[in-house]
Amino acid sequence: MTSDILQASYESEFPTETKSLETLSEISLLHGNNGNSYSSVRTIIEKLRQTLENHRGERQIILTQDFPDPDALSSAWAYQLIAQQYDIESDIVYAGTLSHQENIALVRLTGVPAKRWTIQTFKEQDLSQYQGCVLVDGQGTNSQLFPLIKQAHLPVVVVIDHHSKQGDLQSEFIDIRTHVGSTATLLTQYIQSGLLQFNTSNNIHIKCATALMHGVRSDTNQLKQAQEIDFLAAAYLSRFYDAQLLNSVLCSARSRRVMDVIERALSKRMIKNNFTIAGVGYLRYEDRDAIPQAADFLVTEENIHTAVVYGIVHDEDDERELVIGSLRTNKLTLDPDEFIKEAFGQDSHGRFFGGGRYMAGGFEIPLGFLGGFNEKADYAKLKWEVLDLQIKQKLLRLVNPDDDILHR
Ligand SMILES: [Mn+2]
Repeated sequence: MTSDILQASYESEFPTETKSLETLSEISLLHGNNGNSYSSVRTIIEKLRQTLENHRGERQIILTQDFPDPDALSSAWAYQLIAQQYDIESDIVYAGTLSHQENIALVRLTGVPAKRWTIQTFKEQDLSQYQGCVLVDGQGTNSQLFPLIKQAHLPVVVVIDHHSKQGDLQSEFIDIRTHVGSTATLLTQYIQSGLLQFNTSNNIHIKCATALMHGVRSDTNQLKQAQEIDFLAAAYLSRFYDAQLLNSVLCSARSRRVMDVIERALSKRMIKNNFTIAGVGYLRYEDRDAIPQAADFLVTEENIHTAVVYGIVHDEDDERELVIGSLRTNKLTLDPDEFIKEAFGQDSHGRFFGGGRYMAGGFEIPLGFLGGFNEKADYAKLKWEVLDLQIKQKLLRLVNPDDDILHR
């Protein structure tokens, strides 16, 4: 595959885009670099090229969040193809499941080579074959596997992300740009800058471009919240992507269970100061993507600018229970990252329970001692009621500071 792509790159009908690189660096300078010290896109590309060169011939793990979305999946794939140019082989790995129907359709229709490794699978791997780890569309905080990677002393070599900085991170190459709508935008910029020559006669390139287009669109609310740099990326991808294939991915229908969660969110929602908050109770692990979908839906109601939906998810593989929540907002002055960090604070290790990016955020609160299945329905109901009230209390403190729901 490597030689195929290398050859394709020399035959590409599109010459290297040196001119547009100037434009791109201007845009980057215009908005500033929020997470790294590089002064221009040219510097970023050069640094990445160097990093890849330094690791020529190695094997890497590309780690995405436990529940990878189109942005993460397409970015991981694009990185994998870029790295192959430097004889770096890699495995795209996630620990959770693909639960959103669009993600399942994306993987099935484009063939993103992502692998599911549970904690158990991870422990069975021969890690000595890997020399480095790559984080895309995240900084390790939303992956169960990341602590194990650190334990194994596998160095983080590359971080590419558009979420706010989630704490200290050591890596040879870091490109974190929070003003960018999607990580797929950054990967597209690398490709456009010449790190990989997309070729319309290469089927894998067409599929990867389609996946990237989906990544850019889905993280920018179908380009409605896209920045100039995201539009430029989409414009570039439009030369290579397969519009029909993307349409098939987008046409995937919602499952019955997702519809049920949306119904629950609708009936349970509580509206306060243009916020809508809904606790949906217990949820199967594989249905957890119903939560962001319910939040996407609730935020469309008139006079609502922000929706928060959460529920308890039971993970049978690891016998743990956690509260999972999603925030969606149209309010430009509300920073989801700040809001979630402020609402829920940190755990005993100083780790935040969640964070966010432009217009969206999420949180995960492990139930620890309170976790675990109980046969008595009364007990389960009581546990949910306590957690529901606790979460509402923390959210309402920010939404409406005068309202104390515990003392009503
Ligand atoms: Mn993203």
